[in-house]
Amino acid sequence: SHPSAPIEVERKFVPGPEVEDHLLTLGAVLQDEMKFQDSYYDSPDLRLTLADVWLRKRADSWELKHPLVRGARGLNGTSTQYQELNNEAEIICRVSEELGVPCPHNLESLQLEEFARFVTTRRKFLLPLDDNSNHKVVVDLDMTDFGFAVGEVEVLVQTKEEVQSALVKVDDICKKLGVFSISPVPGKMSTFLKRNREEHYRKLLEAHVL
Ligand code: V4E
Repeated sequence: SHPSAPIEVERKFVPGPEVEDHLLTLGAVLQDEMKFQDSYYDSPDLRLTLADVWLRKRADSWELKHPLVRGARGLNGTSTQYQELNNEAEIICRVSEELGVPCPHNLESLQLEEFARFVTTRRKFLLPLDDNSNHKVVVDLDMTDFGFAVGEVEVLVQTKEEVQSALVKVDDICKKLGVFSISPVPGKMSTFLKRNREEHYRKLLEAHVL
């Protein structure tokens, strides 16, 4: 995969009533408040998501998240690690590779189908850099239009060598925020599919994707 595509190391949490106070205590600043719609796409046989490959359109831009190693899973214990692609040409090639077809000039010719669409309202906090690690930590507090709230602590790194220290940092921040859970916390997609697409949800559970 792409050598310079960023790797997102992330841990989700259930946002309790205290979390914003804890964020401010840690010196976090509200960087942005935004609202966006995500539309997710897959082939009719669900080949992308069954391989843990996530193609979406967010605010008119295509984005792809896929595991670092082909055939592996992004969920690792309670955290996730995905490579992110934002370049449309690279996304088209990665998607067609997964589908086993030649790389076309546009995504439309792959005849993908939308399987999920929802709107998220997000409050994005930026934590101050500390002396020990140089990781820039972002905390998102999300609320969806289907009434589901989730938080995410995330660090973007450029190389696989940095993943381990990013994981330690993400865990450390979750502990300091009082949101460290020993089991993985369901995200927006998992909750959306469970409520709206039972069959798809079941297949992803069986494939150990969710
Ligand atoms: C990777 C993934 C999906 C795509 C959405 O990614 P995610 O980081 O979960 O959500 P979002 O929209 O907040 O992304 P951001 O704005 O930070 O780019 S949907 C499902 N997955 C896989 C997955 C998984 N198996 N387990 C967990 C805990 N999360 C995600």
